[in-house]
Amino acid sequence: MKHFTSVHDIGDLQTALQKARYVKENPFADQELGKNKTLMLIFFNSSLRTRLSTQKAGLNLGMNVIVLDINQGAWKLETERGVIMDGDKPEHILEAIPVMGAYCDIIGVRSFAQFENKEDDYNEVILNQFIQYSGKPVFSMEAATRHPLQSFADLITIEEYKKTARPKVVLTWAPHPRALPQAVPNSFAEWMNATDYEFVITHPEGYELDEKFVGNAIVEYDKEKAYRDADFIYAKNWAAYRDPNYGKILSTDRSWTVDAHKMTLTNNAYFMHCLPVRRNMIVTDDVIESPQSIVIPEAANRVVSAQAVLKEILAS
Ligand code: AN0
Ligand code: CP
Repeated sequence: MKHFTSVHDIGDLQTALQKARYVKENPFADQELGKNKTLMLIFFNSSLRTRLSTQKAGLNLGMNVIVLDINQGAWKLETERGVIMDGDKPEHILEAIPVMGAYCDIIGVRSFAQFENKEDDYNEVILNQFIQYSGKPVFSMEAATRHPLQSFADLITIEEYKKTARPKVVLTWAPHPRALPQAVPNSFAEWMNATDYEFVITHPEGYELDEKFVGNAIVEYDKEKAYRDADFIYAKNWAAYRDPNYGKILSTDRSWTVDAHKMTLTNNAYFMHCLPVRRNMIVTDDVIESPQSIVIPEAANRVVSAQAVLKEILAS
């Protein structure tokens, strides 16, 4: 594996899951693999889980780890080519990226959708510049359109908890006061579509995701119908994708909050969310605190997905 930006880079899913299980059971088996290798993690946006779990994954592999928050202590970066740089940005990303590449062996990048220009977001302009100009293997720590380390951890978690070979997995939109990217739902859909699970997406009208990610999923606007017999309820907010509402909040309808009533419609489903989660907007206190909530093991598996991916990159 050279770069890791989506499910398409992971190869056969069953093989990847097997390797992830090995990593989970033998976290320190590959300490030699990363010896004297430097992992660099670049954050353009905030993070708790990705920051900590990816560092831990690198340390488990014997790597040295450097973390940089671009917005806290680095120079403000210009990202457009051709701009006369007489404003507040002292450095261009076209110098910054190869310089960062010179100091490490693998680069992870977090760069969310900015909701300023849909084309730029969906062309992954920032992530692709890292791939093009760093000279090093690059992996996504949530880019504009996908969050593959999260989705891989989600898949590992579902495999651990599922009670039937082909569980019914439901991705439900839920309300949130801020406009959030589509990266998590896009990516989750892409990974679920790569399995043979029954996969349903439910959201209010207007929140349709890019068809490229929806793929063969069933889109059910009636949320109660969607919840029926579900084995996993995966909640996430996202802002509208479709024009002319790209990046806009169209609804804050709290009838979409995951609550105990809707959970009774399911097949005693497990509750999942990538976190951070706003309680009583996305999910009620009682559901997230219930025995069916697996958000903590899900977050713990972020070390496993990151370590499995870093190991593949180091080995190739
Ligand atoms: C981010 C998002 O929705 O993409 C990160 C999730 C892992 N969430 C927030 O900004 C709250
Ligand atoms: N789930 C996730 O990626 O969390 P952070 O934004 O805290 O990294």
